[in-house]
Amino acid sequence: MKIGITCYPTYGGSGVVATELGLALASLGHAVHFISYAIPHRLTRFVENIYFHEVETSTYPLFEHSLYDLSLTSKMLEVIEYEDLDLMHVHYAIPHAVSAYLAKQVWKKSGKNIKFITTLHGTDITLMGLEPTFMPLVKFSIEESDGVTAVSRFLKEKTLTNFNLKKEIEVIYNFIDIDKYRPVEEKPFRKHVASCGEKVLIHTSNFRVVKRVTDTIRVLEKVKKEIPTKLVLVGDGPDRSECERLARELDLQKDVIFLGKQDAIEEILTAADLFLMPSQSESFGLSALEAMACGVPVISTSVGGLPELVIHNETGFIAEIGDIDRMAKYTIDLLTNDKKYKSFSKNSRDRAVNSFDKNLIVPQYIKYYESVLNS
Ligand code: GMT
Repeated sequence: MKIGITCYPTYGGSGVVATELGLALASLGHAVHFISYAIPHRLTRFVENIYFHEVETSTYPLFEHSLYDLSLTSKMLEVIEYEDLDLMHVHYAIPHAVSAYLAKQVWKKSGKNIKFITTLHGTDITLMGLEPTFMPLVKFSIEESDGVTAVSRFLKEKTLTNFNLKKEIEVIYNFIDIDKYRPVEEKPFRKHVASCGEKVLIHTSNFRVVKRVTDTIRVLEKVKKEIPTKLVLVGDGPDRSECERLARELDLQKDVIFLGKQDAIEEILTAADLFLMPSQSESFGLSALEAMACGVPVISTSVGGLPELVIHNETGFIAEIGDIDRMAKYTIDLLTNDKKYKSFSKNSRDRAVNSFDKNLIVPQYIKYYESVLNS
């Protein structure tokens, strides 16, 4: 198959999923054409069967704002025609699904057809898509997609109810490379952040408000009263300064280690004891899955698709949004009970392997592509 993939190329989970899917498809012999404004950050080297088509935006002085959606549509059309694509797969509804719809209509004028699949990831449905200005367009682009997938059952249900839709939506969970993300005996990174006898909590995100990163620092404050512990925060974004301020205010500046954006996240994850995900909205929680695959149990909130990933009292614990006391209690419980910790760690790894392995999920996408193409 020749597949065009459009995604946000930056650090977000939707771009990671799209890129890993493209890489997996390419390794199976499919030609994968990424169409975006920058090369996805995980495509750092030449890979056979992967091609990148950069969307250039026009800078004509009359256009006060960039016409990205139209430039993307034009680039899609160019790639559909000259690379003879069989299918387009867009990740995140706005504006990608709208651009794909437009490209499809223009292509139709020349008597040809191209189908497109939209994968819904999260805030395209739960936040941005609900803005009154976007809502009709998001609904329309979902209705007009030849196939729609959602990364959790939660997101499927939210899409159907939020937009009052009757559309068939296929749930295809996010996936993980279980060979790259795996538990290891040697943990060289650990000595950089914690001394012997200290425990390590970790959180990775883009530090947006929905991630409630400050809650991780408040959890640390409580845990530290019982157990010597460090908190490693990986990533960057709007809430980073507020987190640094809170760490100083609570006199935890030496115990909270800000690493900024990191590429080899698996090495850092394997050095941690517990992963904290206190989000107020999360359609799936890819970074929690990365931790679980490394054998790191997760303490999360009960929002969105998280309960489809984290099994309470088995692979970690689930608490209500903002319930710092409970999250701290769960953390202390796991960090002070070695037998329980080991079984949670094993359960986390097993869950990643048995339910979210790349080799289980990528074939589901291929099967879905085939069914859409044949429908
Ligand atoms: O929807 C977003 O906020 C952006 C998106 C991203 O690009 O990071 O995140 C969503 O997609 C991820 C990959 O499918 C999911 O793991 C995240 O849970 C989801 N984020 C939210 O729902 C807040």
